[in-house]
Amino acid sequence: MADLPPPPDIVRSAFAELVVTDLAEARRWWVDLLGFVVTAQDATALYLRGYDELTHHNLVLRSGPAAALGALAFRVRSADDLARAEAFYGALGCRTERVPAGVTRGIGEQVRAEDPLGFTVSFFASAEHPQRLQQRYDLRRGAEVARLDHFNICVPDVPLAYAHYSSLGFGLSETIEDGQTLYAAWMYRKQTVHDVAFTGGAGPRLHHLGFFAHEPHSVLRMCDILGSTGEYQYIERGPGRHGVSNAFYVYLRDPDGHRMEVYTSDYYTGDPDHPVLRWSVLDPRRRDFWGHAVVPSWYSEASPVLDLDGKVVPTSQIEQVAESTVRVGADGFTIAPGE
Ligand code: 4SX
Ligand code: FE2
Repeated sequence: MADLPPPPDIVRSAFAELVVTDLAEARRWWVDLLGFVVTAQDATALYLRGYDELTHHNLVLRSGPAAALGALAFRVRSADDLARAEAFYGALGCRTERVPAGVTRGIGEQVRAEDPLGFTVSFFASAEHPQRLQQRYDLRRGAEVARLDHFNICVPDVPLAYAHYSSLGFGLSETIEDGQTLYAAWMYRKQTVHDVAFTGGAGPRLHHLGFFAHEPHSVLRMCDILGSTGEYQYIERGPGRHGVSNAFYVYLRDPDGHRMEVYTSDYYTGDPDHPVLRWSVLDPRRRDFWGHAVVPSWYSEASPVLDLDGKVVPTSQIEQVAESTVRVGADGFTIAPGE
């Protein structure tokens, strides 16, 4: 990878496009229950944002025949970075395409690429600014989501994903590893724990979209709301405290099975000498600081991804030791006494 041209200057993970099979049901779940703000809607798509987001959207829900991830979109610093993205992915032998301004509502011209990991990624420099709702406390509902924070993707080869995002200029904040295997890694461009993280598993698949909320209360309230409506089956994991990132979290599944996380309380990573935090795969606190077991579905289930033509990308099986098969202590979940 030594001869690659300079990568685009990525500012942050900005929005994702999900294909949903029933737009009305998706609106009920994402808007009525979770409280996302509707920036725009047409017959086939819904454009949503959190209350702090100052650009057009964090999430596009598009209706289609089967649930899938359409694209992961990153904001870049300037229009020149679009050409850089094109040259960068072109040099990797990846297919790219220019998408004219406005094709995705509220967004300027995009460069889209089928990346070496099999995901469709999008880069854009300009976006419309809708009404600022940060202090419209009167409007807040549901989980009071503030903004998109990160993409978590399933990849069969975590070191390969790490190398690819390193070449794009991402910094490493935390890992889960042992002497032989890198099981998971968290990487950032903005000054938080991550914009993208890798979960070892069949891939390419979308593991989850992570959304930031300001208060632990929002995480708990979302669980109470889903209890009240009898839709507790959508609560998949948590609430709990992550070891990695220190976030207070809950994972929910939408009616199409897309996984999302509402969390609060991660930390600043912007110093140039920011130290990497490496967790042993044998530490039961790594994924839940209280040592609670991770439910099996969280490791095994994820959303398929689409290529530039909208076709499902075939997945490859995991190529490394699966974290979910690593057993810690006698009962498989807790660390052995004295360790
Ligand atoms: O499960 S982990 O504690 O490793 C974790 C998962 C930490 C931060 C996240 O955003 C996440 O999704
Ligand atoms: Fe996450």
